[in-house]
Amino acid sequence: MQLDDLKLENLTLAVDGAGVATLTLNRAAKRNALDAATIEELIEVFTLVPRAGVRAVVLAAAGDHFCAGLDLVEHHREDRSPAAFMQLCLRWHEAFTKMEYGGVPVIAALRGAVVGGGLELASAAHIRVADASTYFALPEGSRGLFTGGGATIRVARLVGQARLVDMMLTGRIYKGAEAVAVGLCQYLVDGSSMDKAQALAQAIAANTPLSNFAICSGISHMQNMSGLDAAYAEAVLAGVVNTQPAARGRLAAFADGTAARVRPD
Ligand code: 1HE
Repeated sequence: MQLDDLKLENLTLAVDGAGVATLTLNRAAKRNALDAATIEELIEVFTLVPRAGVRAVVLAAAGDHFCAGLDLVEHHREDRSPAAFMQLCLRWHEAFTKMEYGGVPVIAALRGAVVGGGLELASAAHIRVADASTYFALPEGSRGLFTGGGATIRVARLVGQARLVDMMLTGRIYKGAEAVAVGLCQYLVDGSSMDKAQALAQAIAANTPLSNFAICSGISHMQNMSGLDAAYAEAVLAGVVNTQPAARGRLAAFADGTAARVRPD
């Protein structure tokens, strides 16, 4: 199965000549709410992405809002049992784990609502870019719900437990410079988050794939380990990455003085 063979209805996927894939949530009429079918499509895409020669993914959304979270209408209509909703949450985890641990950088181009499960999706990306319209919230508390797509792990990692609890209890909304300051996004742009995300993706795609793999898979795994084991895993990864043939030319260019130096503008 290749990426081209996927029959996607709620997502669109396009890969450019540099290997940058643009994956777009495509249910703008429903504010890109995540129904069960969309989660299955995310699993299909992120199962194939690491082996498809994709060098970076821009995760974007059609319309004015990135994602309104769990499809509340479907959830209401399905009248799910506890076991059925647990199984659904495990599919969300399958999708987001493949994103975070797949080893291919994912850059989220955010705008409008990044809410509930939409924030859980965004937090599985490696870089989040916001624009002036972007806002982040977890309205679960007021809806009689609880997060089920990894917020307790990934959003807690971004903002800390106290802010996560406050967001869920009060529905507090973060945007603008404050959202950057608390760690919900790494970039805030005056113009288009899509343009910035694409520019970042092009630059990242020029790194060696093995370095990107280590950064976008190894670091996540290391957060789950003891410090002792993480240091060991880091040494093993560095052994593989830092001796890769694909880096020899870059090291030679530094040694002969032709490589770019690391200096501020
Ligand atoms: C939806 C959803 C949805 C919109 N599920 N259909 N998430 C929330 O609590 C956020 C719910 N959504 C909103 O607060 C608003 O829709 C927005 C602020 C994001 C956008 O407002 P607006 O005025 O542009 O759109 P709208 O009129 O509210 O909605 C347009 C349509 O999208 C409408 O459908 P229509 O058929 O009546 O046209 C809405 O029903 C539909 N829509 N959001 C289903 N979320 C794994 S657990 C995770 C738990 C959570 O994610 S809780 C957070 C849920």
